[in-house]
Amino acid sequence: MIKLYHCMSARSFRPLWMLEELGVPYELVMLPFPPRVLQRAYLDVNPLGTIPLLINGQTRMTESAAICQYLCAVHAPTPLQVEPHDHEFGAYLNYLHFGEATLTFPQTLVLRYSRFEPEHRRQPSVAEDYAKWFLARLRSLEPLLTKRAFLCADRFTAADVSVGYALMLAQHLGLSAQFTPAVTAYWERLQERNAYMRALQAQEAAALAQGVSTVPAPDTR
Ligand SMILES: N[C@@H](CCC(=O)N[C@@H](CS)C(=O)NCC(=O)O)C(=O)O
Repeated sequence: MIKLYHCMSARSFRPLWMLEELGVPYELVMLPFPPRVLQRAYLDVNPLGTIPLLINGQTRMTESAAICQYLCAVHAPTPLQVEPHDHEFGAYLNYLHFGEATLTFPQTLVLRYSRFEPEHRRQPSVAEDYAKWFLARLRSLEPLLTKRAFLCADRFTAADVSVGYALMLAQHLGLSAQFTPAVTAYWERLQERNAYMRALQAQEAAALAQGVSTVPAPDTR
């Protein structure tokens, strides 16, 4: 069975949401955040110390967007992926990676310099600049989402899971009030999905069962 190492509402939420969308059985291992500090034994399983870590037989993966792509491929056919012969295949892959590389990266700097660093090392101006940078990048989706319910192929796909997680993180960071109107409506649409709600419930239940705090850590909030 697929094993997913996860921290509350961290990037590993992407594969968790995907597993719920696909209806695939999985084992969810909850870790305190950051595991590299609070659960040193995790470094034996994943020397990087980051989550997600997905293990499926001989396969071990640590990149959330790549795991979404992998889960679609091994559970194909699924409407969650766009096939190479589809004219939107390139757009699909682009948004799948845009969610992590373009939208999540600036937010990690906001987290770090507004919440995670000790008080004396915090840099409000850096946090503010990267919040603005994130919101400017996000605004690029507004014209598309004014015309379309989802990012590509006229349906919900793994690309929406990837970008959706970036919006979830932005909400935790208090940035969602600054989303543009079509992005706000899109984010509301994503949160109404049963699989999204099941993923939220699954992490809560697993954290309670495994004695891990259900409160997201300072740098994943
Ligand atoms: N690009 C990777 C980033 C993985 C990552 O940095 N995860 C963060 C949590 S959201 C983490 O584990 N941080 C803890 C650390 O760096 O020790 C992905 O998309 O999965």
